Amino acid sequence: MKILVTGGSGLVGSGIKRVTNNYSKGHYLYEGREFYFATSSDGNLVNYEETKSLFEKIKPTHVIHLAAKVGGLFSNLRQNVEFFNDNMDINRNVLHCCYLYKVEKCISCLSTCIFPNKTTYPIDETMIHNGGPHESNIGYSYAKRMIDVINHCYNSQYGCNFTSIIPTNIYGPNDNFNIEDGHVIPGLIHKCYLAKEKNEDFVIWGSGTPLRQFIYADDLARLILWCLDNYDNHEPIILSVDEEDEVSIKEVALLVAKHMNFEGNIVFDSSKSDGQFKKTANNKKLRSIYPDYKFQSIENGIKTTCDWFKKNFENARK
Ligand code: NAP
Ligand code: GFB
Repeated sequence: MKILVTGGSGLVGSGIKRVTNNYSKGHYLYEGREFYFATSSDGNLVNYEETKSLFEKIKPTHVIHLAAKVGGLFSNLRQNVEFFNDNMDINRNVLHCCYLYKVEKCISCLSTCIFPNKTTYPIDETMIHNGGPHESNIGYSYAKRMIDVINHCYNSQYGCNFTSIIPTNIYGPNDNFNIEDGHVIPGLIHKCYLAKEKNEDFVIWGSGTPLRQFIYADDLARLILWCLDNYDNHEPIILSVDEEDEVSIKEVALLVAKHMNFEGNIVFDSSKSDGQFKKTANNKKLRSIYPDYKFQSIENGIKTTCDWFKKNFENARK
């Protein structure tokens, strides 16, 4: 099995690297599998010829397709056009090459933000196309929804084994800690680090009331590898912590402050957007086939990520 991981240098790609290192030490049944972690320097996947060259060079039997233009709420608000165009191009190119190179299985990554904004909760896998997504990330969301459409087309016309996973917000070591472009956990960790250094307030954007489910990158990595062996259906599957593990942005900020040992003022800047209030997802499908998977707690995950950031401040993506 030769597995091409697109987006191999990102948050989730580095989670798979950590987890497969363990596998090769014999902890898991993944010995003998060859992983190739591709980055944008191996080929710009927006470009069809460069994508094809990567497939020609690697000739993968399996693909874990993670590469995407990714960003937090505020990056999406500023660049909906680029989020749509880049992700449409990347996904069309990668999935067409999977077909051309007779890849046995491709797992692509969607996101719970792509679900309809006006919906009932909890969200499940059947609801993706039931209405427009939240306006803040409309470009990213529609491009991601099209992965599901492409998967269905290649499956029905050519019998391709293309599927997709739907993670919630992800976090962990090697995230993008850029304050303007990144997601909330890495953004808050970086802001808290600077607030502590400069003896300033720790500023949380928005009201702090929105709710999110967060999955630690290594949990997602393990579940993706599990899907490689155990999930063979072109319909997507939500990979999420349980509904009761949903937390508010304020709770997350307090955990960040605790694990960054921040003792100053915490303030909320309500002039900034809250984005979508919630996108509570139901992991019943996952639990029905993998009932006993134990997720990392948000407290431990944030502690590990804070410790990683402090230790790797100089070289962290920021
Ligand atoms: P990330 O940390 O931002 O990493 C993105 C990866 O994609 C990097 O390896 C990057 O390569 C690569 N990439 C970007 N544009 C590329 C291009 N034009 N050509 C080739 N490679 C390109 O992203 P992530 O957080 O790991 O996300 C992984 C997947 O999960 C994505 O599909 C994302 O949409 C999805 N997802 C993420 C979240 C989240 O909260 N982070 C939530 C739900 C779903 P370089 O390092 O070389 O630039
Ligand atoms: O992770 P995040 O940017 O994305 O979280 P979404 C946004 C929430 O955290 C909003 C609050 O309620 C913000 O007001 N927040 C507080 C902050 N402080 C900060 C901060 O310093 N940085 C950031 N970024 N937020 C994204 C989508 O939505 O979810 C993407 O826009 C993507 O497309 C991702 O799919 C998973 O959860 O709101």
